[in-house]
Amino acid sequence: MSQLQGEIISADAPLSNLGNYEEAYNNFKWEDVEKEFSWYQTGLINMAYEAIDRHVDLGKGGKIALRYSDASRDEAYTFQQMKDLSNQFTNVLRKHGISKGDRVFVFMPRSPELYVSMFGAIKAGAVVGPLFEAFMETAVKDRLEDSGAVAIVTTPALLGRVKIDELPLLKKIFLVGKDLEPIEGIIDYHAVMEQSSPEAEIEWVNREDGLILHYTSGSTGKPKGVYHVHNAMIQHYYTGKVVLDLKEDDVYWCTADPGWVTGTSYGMFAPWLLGVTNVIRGGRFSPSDWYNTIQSNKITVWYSAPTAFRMLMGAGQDVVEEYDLSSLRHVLSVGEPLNPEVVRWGLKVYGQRIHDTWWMTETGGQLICNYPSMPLKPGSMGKPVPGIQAAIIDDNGKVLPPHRMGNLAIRTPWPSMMRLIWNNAPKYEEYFRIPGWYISGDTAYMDEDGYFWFQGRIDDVINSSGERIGPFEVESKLLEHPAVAEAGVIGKPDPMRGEIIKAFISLMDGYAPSEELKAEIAKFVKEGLSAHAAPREIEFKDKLPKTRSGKIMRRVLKAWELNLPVGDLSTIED
Ligand code: 6R9
Repeated sequence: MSQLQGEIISADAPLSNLGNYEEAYNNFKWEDVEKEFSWYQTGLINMAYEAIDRHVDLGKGGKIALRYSDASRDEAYTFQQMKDLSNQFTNVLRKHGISKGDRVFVFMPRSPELYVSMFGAIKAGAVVGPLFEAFMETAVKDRLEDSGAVAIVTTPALLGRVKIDELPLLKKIFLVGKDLEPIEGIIDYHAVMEQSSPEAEIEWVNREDGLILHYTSGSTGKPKGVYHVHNAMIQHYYTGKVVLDLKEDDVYWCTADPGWVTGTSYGMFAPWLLGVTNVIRGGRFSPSDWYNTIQSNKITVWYSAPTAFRMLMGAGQDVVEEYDLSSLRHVLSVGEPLNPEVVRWGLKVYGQRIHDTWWMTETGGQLICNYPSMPLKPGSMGKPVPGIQAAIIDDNGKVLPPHRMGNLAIRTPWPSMMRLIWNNAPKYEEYFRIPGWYISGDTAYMDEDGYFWFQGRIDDVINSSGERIGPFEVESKLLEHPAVAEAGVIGKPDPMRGEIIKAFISLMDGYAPSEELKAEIAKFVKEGLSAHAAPREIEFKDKLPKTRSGKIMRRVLKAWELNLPVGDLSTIED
């Protein structure tokens, strides 16, 4: 049992997969990890084979791979069933002309069909693009258009948000639903699956061939397509082993949706590469439902996010005591800074250390983490994963000594590093502007023991409940509203969500500020883009601060909001 000693919580699991951190770090070689894949012997590479079929070939076909439940379904699928079903979908895609390199999107709530479709597409050599079900038509269209998607798997409820007529490249629409009426040009998923054989040839690929395209937000421009390749499986597997600490008999639950990179790298790839039973719970967050999920599935390893932990903390200890959470042995967090207060609470109430992990869509996998075998400092993101060299560097690439704040940077390359920003080479190059380093956009410092401490973002990217929101995308949507003349969007600190979206708006002539108008504008963004992109606060201003080139100065808006000095205004318009 770990205990709190000052601000260090002692290690609680010396027998974890990683073992002694320093020893593991110093003796690490990626090649040793590569040897654990079947392709190291066979030369035949495909992520889906390693995650699903391989376990069948090793005699574990009868083991439960997926336990799925939501308000209306409760189902379990073995590795054999996942193999057969994904093969069926591979055959369906091939029959419809989809082949290696094609972009196939999935736009639907969590369901077994979502995971089957993704693995089916990967087996066909396609690049999968997962989309949050919360996206509205503009968000969906931007991503399908940019990626040149040729196929999408979606549901009747979401189909209306796919602007088929405006997407000439989108040729195949697979609809997942019960008792569908035939619709012209739309393929009934279940009907074609029924006719499809569970035997399929996997498309063997190269390590550097495309696997997944995750759209994520930056501070300027539309969302960027972050492109990952099959080689990423090396990082997913290794971190699944030493960070998630997964073992044969674990029952694992990652609460993230596959629309977010955590929901793919660690919601499907890592657990299945390790052949572990993966629990997926659909539906919305509620403390009692979540605790019940842990209790009824006897979850042993649980990966979630600070906002969720803060909400669970807000729900109080009484709810916790109604459930038996004694199956838990390892708890992890990602997405935002994990408050020391939450870590202390987890220790007190769950009897568990919550292990923070740091990484990004672009990094494809965990890079800086806390491990069961390492003392934990509440508030710190931990230390680099073996095989990863992290440092704090200044804008010229000079490595800074401990306790100096600067750019959090990673030595290139590592197995799951993004390989492209789709259609946007200049954006990609920005991350690597200092030779030999990947610049994360986060600021941090390292302490004398080599622990990293998150400080903030360099750009204006907003992190609300762990979701990255680009201010530009929200501003663009706001400008489409007839009343809006100018809009500037910032993240405003919030105790529960980390940040909330606040919009400063100047109105067109003829419109008067009112609470009704605020509500209408917020609704406009919610319905056009997505609920999580809608501003929770709106403030009307006669004029917004702009540079002479016409860019809204978000840092000035932020300074106004926080009552801070506005800093250098030499580029302001007037
Ligand atoms: C996996 C994921 C990445 C950004 C990242 C940082 C923030 C992630 C964090 C964290 C503090 C942590 N972030 N983990 N901040 N502590 N442990 O979250 O990917 O959605 O691309 O977000 O999230 O700012 O740069 P993504």
